[in-house]
Amino acid sequence: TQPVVAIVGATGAVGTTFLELFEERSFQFKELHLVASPRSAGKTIQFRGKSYEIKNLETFDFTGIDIAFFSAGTSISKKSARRAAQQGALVIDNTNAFRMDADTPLVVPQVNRHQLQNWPTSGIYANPNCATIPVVRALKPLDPVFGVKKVIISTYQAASGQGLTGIEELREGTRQLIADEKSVVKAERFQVPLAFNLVPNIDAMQETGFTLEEQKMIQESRKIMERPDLYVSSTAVRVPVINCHSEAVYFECERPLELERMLELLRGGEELQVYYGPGAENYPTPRTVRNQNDVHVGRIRVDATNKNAGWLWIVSDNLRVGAALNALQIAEEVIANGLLARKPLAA
Ligand code: A2P
Ligand code: 11C
Repeated sequence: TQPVVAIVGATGAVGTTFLELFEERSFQFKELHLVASPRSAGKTIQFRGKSYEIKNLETFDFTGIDIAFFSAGTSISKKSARRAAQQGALVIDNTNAFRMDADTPLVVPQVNRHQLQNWPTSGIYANPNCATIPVVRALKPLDPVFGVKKVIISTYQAASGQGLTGIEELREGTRQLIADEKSVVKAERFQVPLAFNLVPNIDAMQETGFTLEEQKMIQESRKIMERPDLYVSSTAVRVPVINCHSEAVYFECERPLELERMLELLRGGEELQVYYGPGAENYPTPRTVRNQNDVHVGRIRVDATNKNAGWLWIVSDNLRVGAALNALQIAEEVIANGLLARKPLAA
């Protein structure tokens, strides 16, 4: 039987990506409920030839919903996702609200799909941060052979990580500065204007000197890879790109790396695209991978001085691979596993 599905945050950057992916992947549902803030309630969205009225989250009842995708931000999930789970929905949450909770599995199907066999204690599956998912997916085929022990990530993150308003702020700032280089550009979604700039501060600065975005990558990759001892560190930078996050990843292993073996393992990886060659075919870029579903890996190389270390350049569509697609793949596997028929009585 097909599930009854709700998308919370349906009008946003990730919410609308869900609808694109439902179409592309022929995702079947019995009913679809589109939910957002009171500002959007009553408006309509057209999907598969049908008009859907947007419902107000505050008054939306999740009773009878099988799967609820939440992509409206951490504070909204903190406020409403547990209520949805208590009303019986299996929640797949795209925010930072529950990722590190012991009762909530943090899942990237290509890395730890074994977590999708049993109903989560909290009733919630957490979807990792969009900068974490591509890294753990690229390391997945390399780890069993080389024994990854240290990972250092530098990110180049697109404006779409801040949603539709982030994209608009970058577009508007860019237009303004092209017209007049001295104009004063608004910075609401980013700490300083992003247009023609780089901003090494994503999410809140912590007392440790790391940002929350950097902290998320560190904690989440350890949890997903089930390696609490893994050394991970990161610098997260916002770049003036509309969509698709890029990451330069340095990793050290127990055993020496060989380029040919790295290429072979990555080519055999699940939903990974490998780039290798003398020219521009050696690397993906944000503009070449937008609207694509795989994790794209290039600049694959063994470190010049440390033979146990390697480098990767990873690019992926953060709204898809880093958010909506990962959540939808969790749902697809849960449905295929027959988990919805095994909903605990209390849920
Ligand atoms: P709305 O369009 O009604 O504001 P983005 O990540 O692109 O900024 O999108 C954020 C999403 O989260 C939108 O769908 C937005 O709906 C939704 N949202 C924001 N605040 C709330 C809220 N208080 N309750 C429910 N949904 C919300
Ligand atoms: C960004 N990674 O690029 C963030 C967006 O914890 O899910 C997603 C934040 C999160 O701004």
